[in-house]
This record gives sequence, structure tokens and C-alpha cells, in this order.
Amino acid sequence: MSPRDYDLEPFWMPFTANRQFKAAPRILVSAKDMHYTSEDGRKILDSTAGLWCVNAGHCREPIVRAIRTQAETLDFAPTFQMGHPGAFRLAQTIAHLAPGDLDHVFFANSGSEAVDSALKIALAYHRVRGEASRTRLIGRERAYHGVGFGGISVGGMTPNRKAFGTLLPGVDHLPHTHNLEKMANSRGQPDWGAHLADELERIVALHDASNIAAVIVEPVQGSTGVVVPPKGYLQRLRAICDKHGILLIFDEVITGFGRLGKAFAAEYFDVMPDMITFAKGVTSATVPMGGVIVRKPVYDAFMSGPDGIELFHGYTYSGHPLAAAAGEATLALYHEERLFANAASLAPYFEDAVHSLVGLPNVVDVRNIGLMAGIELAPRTGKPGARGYEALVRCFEAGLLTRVTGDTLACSPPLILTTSHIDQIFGTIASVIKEIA
Ligand code: PXG
Repeated sequence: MSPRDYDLEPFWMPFTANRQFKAAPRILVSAKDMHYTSEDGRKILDSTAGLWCVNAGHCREPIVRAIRTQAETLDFAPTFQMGHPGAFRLAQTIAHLAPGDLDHVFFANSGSEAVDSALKIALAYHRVRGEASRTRLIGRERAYHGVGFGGISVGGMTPNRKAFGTLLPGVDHLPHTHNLEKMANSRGQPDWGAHLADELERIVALHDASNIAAVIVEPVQGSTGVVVPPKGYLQRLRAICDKHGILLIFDEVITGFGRLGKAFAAEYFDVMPDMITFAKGVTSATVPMGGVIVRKPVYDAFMSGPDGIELFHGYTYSGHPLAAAAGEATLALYHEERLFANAASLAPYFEDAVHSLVGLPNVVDVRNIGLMAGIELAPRTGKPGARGYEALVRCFEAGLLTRVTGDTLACSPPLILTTSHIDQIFGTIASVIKEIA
């Protein structure tokens, strides 16, 4: 290992126990395809596609080339009152990939900005149609929608909310659908829990539909540890939203771009939301980008409103040329290598492999869908998260990058993986689980 030419101290790391990390840092210095290389020169198998995002695998040549060429050709073009071809071409490709009439794309630079954009579009949509009283937003417990004030307001992860005051007013939360007694070790969608969608009717009864703008959910909750929607649940949410004129937003920042073996979870579950938020996989995380895909009637409502600027919202870097080039090259690679189909065809093998962990010490639940899996460990008495964190550290020492949230390990590998990678992922996790008390 060469000596570090940098100091660890000045960087305030996000979502990381800084003091714990800096005492024993895990530094990644390069990556290729399914692997990272650590600072001490070890190859680390990536079972999480970075942070649920490197869907095409690391440092793929066609994407690298596209970014390099773009940087040499047009580094930046103003977003307002100007355009550049890449943003339009990428929007068109995304619109083609999205199901039904989800056919207009608004670009942001992250999932958090995508969520903020979608919530604002929902409010402005009702207003432009003369229903300005529809202002309430409905999220869900345990949801992760990023860290902007919009996202943490509709989000449902207590630690992400508790330090930050009163958040957005007028937000309600649906109950989450995870229940160990009713659904432990389900393969794919649990049979139990569709009725939890009916809680939306109670919220509507409380406030009246005329005051409710939108419901936002992750079709599969990712960050909280892979919570798969019960059979029929998303369909019921859709039906209740339809009945009351409420917009349904799917936050597909994780599930978009092949994670479930289809372009979007909306297609996988055959449920059409009014908007989809995306980020991560759109560029395979090579350049930050996020966005919202909007159904035609929503877009049309704005375009038939008063003349002038239809939506007073946008970012300096909306549709940034480097991100657009990376996105185009990434989507082309997904297509050429049939990576969504690869994900779909490996999903049953992945499912069997993760369920082989059922019955190991302290494993209280194993859950999966597509190429997403959660392995929930029992917490140590009085020390929630400690067992999960130890598992993460030991996996890393054994050459495997995994993800932990509380005591749940999560896997979401790049879509280029093979069965031997799957064997290595769950073989390593099994031996680590057997080692730790
Ligand atoms: N929505 C969803 C569903 C997400 O998963 C965001 C929005 C926000 O995206 P940005 O790009 O603003 O981070 C996310 C992000 C984890 C983890 O370890 C998950 C995310 C981010 C960081 C860590 O589970 N998801």
C-alpha cells in the first residue's frame, strides 16, 4: 500500500459514523466491471452496485468514451432559454423505455432533486387545473426519498427526520408493509398485506380528497432494507388514487433501469403511476443525474395553461451535457448487452441463493425480488445495528462489498453479474453470518 497523499480529517462524510470510519477507513481506489480495488490492493466483489446504482458495471468503456468525447465537445450549455441535443435525445430514449404514456422527462441531478421536482409538479399540476386546494402529500413509513426537505417530509426513516424541525406541513404517512410474523422468508411478493393500501382511504376520509395532491411510494422500498410490496398492494393504491383524483408517484430511483429485470418497476408490477422519479442507474452512476417522467395528461395540463414559463422550477445542471452523454451511452449499453433480460433470467438463481441463508444463526428474514435482496439479522440486545455493521466489516475483509441498514444486509449487484458471482456473494455472507455472534 502506498502512503496516503491526503488527510482523512477535513472531509465530513455523509451517512457515515465519521469517527468510527476514520479510525479504520475502508478506501476504494479503482473499479472495473464487478469489482472494486481497495487501497491495500484487494479485489472487492461489488454486491451492491455501489449504492444501488452502478447497474452497467464499473468503468465500462463505451460510457467512459462518451463522457470523454462530450467533455471535449460541449462542456456546458445554459439550461434556461437554451438547449443542447443530448438532453432531448436522452429524454426521448427514457420516454420510450417508460411504459404507457409516461412520455415527458424533466431532468435533475440526484434522486433527492427528482423527488422535490415531482412533488412540486404535483402541486402545480392541480393548481393549473383549478384545484389549488390539493396541497397535501402522502408518503409512507420507512420510505427513503432522499434528503431534501421534500424527501424527508414524505420519507419515513426516523433518523433522517428527527433532527430537522417541522419539515413540510400537510404530510401524512401510510403504514409500511413489513411484518415478520406474516411474511418472513417470502420469495418475491408476500401474500399478506394488500389491505394496508386501504389506509389511504382513511387518510382521504380525514382530509377530504379535494385537499390531497399526491401519494409517493417506492414500489419496492430499498434503503430501509428491501421491503417488497405485498401482492395486489400497488394495484390497490392505484385504484384508490384514481377514485379520488390523487396523483400516484413511484420513486424508482433504485428500481428503475433494470433492477427488477424490466426498465421500470411500473412495468414489472403492471401498475401505471402518474410520475416516475429516477436517478442512479440512468447513468450507471458515472455522472450524477436524476429526473421525473411525467404522464402525458400531466404535461398537457401545463401546456394548456397560461402562456409563458409553465413551470418555475429547474436547476443549473438540469440535463447537463456530461450526464446526458453518460445516460445515452448507459442506456445503449443496457440495450446492446440485454442487461435487463440478464437480470430477469438470473433472478430465480439469485432468489435460491439468498434463501439458502434461511436458518443460519440470527437470520430472522430473507426477502428478495429481481436483483434485490435483504437479509435481516436479529439485533443484539440493547445494541441495534451492531450485528449488521460487524457483518458488513467482515464481508469487506473477506472481499465483498455489501450494504447494511440497521441489522439488515442488502444486495443489489450490477446487472452484468453471473451465477458464479452470486455464489461468491452468498457464500461469503453465509460464512460471515456463521462466524459472528
Ligand atoms: N429515492 C430513493 C428511492 C432512493 O433510494 C433517493 C431518492 C435519493 O437519491 P440521491 O441521489 O439524492 O441520494 C434515493 C437514494 C442506502 C442508500 O444505502 C440509498 C440511497 C442513497 C444513499 C444510500 O440504502 N438512495
